[in-house]
Amino acid sequence: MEQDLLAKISELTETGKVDNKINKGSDGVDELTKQALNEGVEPEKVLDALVLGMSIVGEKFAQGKAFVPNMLLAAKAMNAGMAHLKPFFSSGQVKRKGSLVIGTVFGDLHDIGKNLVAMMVEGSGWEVIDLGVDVKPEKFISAVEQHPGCVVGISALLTTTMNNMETVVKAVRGKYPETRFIIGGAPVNQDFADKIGADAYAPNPKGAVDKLNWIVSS
Ligand code: B1M
Repeated sequence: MEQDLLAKISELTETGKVDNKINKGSDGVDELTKQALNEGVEPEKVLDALVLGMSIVGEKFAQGKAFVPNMLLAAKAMNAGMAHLKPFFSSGQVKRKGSLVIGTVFGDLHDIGKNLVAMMVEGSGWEVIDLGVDVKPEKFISAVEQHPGCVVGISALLTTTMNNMETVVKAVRGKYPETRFIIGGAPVNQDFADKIGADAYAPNPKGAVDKLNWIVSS
């Protein structure tokens, strides 16, 4: 019974069925997450079910079998479930895998890809602090100050702004030398990440989750 409920939560997260207002009446992630917690299912298991649904859609997206709207819907469903889990996070009963401070580098206003990465990472059990677009080094530094031990994620979509990533890496490491960085965005690649001293490069949201898990375990 519990297994069925958790499997349903995963499936509905993947398909982006947020609540019972969609598709006339049948329960969505919102109602089923609430039901599971009310029935005493451990919050960690509920979180795992949500994460599983999100990671399946992330994998499909990486393979070109799911698209931006699928990711957005899955993230919306995930958020509906996460809202019921928030009290357990706040009480410390459920632990986050880590914190990611993420932003689009200064000079750059593109945020669709960065938002997808943020959603997927959050949906994988990380705390995400999204600084938005056109983020200057000082803003990254102050976020690192407020979230000690966080990983910093930088996105860039322009060949004219990708070099600003190096400025951010240097500025943040100037104050917090241990800070680890993950970068992504259409014009960058692993060679560029190596060149600017970033710890990881990811081509897509699923890759970002994998690399973040690798960063915290290494
Ligand atoms: Co812009 N734009 N744009 N634009 N825009 C591009 C990027 C461009 C390739 C279009 C083109 O000419 N063919 C071109 C860049 C050329 C270059 O630098 N070589 C370009 C240009 C030139 C410009 C302007 C300069 C145009 C102008 O004003 N003359 C201007 C710059 C403004 C600025 O930033 N200062 C500009 C403006 C805009 C809009 C505001 C109109 C809009 C952005 C809206 C927004 O983001 N809110 C826009 C858009 C939509 C695009 C295109 C069409 C789509 C970008 C996008 O969202 N892709 C783009 C052309 C294209 O890609 N076909 C283009 C979908 C998204 C899901 O993919 O962002 O790559 P992407 O993210 C991926 C991965 O890269 C990765 O995961 C995501 C999901 O798979 N990823 C990460 C991204 N960040 C990551 C971080 C990670 C890990 C992975 O870890 C931290």
